[in-house]
Amino acid sequence: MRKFILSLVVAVCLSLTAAPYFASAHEGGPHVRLVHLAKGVAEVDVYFNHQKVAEAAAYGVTTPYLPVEGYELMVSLVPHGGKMEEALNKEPFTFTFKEGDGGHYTLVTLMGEALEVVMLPADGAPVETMSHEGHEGDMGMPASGEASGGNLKISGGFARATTSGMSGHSGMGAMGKVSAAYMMIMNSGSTPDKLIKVEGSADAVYELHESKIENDVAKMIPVEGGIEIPASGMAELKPGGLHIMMMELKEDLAPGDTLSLTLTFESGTVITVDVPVKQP
Ligand SMILES: [Cu+2]
Repeated sequence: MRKFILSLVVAVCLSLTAAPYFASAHEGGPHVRLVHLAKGVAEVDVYFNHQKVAEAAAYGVTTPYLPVEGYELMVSLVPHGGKMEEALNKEPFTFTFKEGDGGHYTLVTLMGEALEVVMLPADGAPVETMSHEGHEGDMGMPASGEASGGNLKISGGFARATTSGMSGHSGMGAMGKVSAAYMMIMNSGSTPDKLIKVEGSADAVYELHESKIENDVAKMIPVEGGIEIPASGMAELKPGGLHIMMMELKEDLAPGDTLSLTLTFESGTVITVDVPVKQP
């Protein structure tokens, strides 16, 4: 027995020396979500390292962040209900992470000449998962937070309930009631676009902002020239980052309300999206 314990200790020590992050690989390893933006490709089942991790992902759907076992990720996309051998990609799309990487990444599937999967840089802290479902089951039809137009698709849109505040907006003085709206904007086109203007159904001043930390102070600053939506990529408006700011709101936004936002892009595309209002 003692011998057994001793060899166990040695084995653990060896594995710690060989791979210092081994112990935390599962919990602390990379997390990856996938956005299905391959136009013309029907619902797919998503396989990570030969394991099915998501089912029936339709165009425009974003999966939750999924943990990656180890530091190599092979992605296969299979027509929904099909077998792994029937994958749309003959060779798995393979991504290698640095050992110890605990980042959160977004993969985007695209349809160019052929099916492609590209990985965007690490996203930073994960935010609320923005998937197709994910609505609280309250009465009535909650706003979907989704809409599309031209090459652009919006999903996961929501607004915060109003707070009366001025914090974080140094130098701007009192702003009355404020709120912010967030969403994911995906561009399946081959040219970049830019969100340049937002108007909404609530009477307020609408601005495009970005939250930044400067000298340990959280600040929100207006985004000059609009928010870029890269070609075959996306912009994520999320708490702590880019957002649509509403100031001097003349009415309250309460959880359960719907706010209608009209987004104008540089390309001329105009999209109106109804977003649910959630607890701040
Ligand atoms: Cu702001």
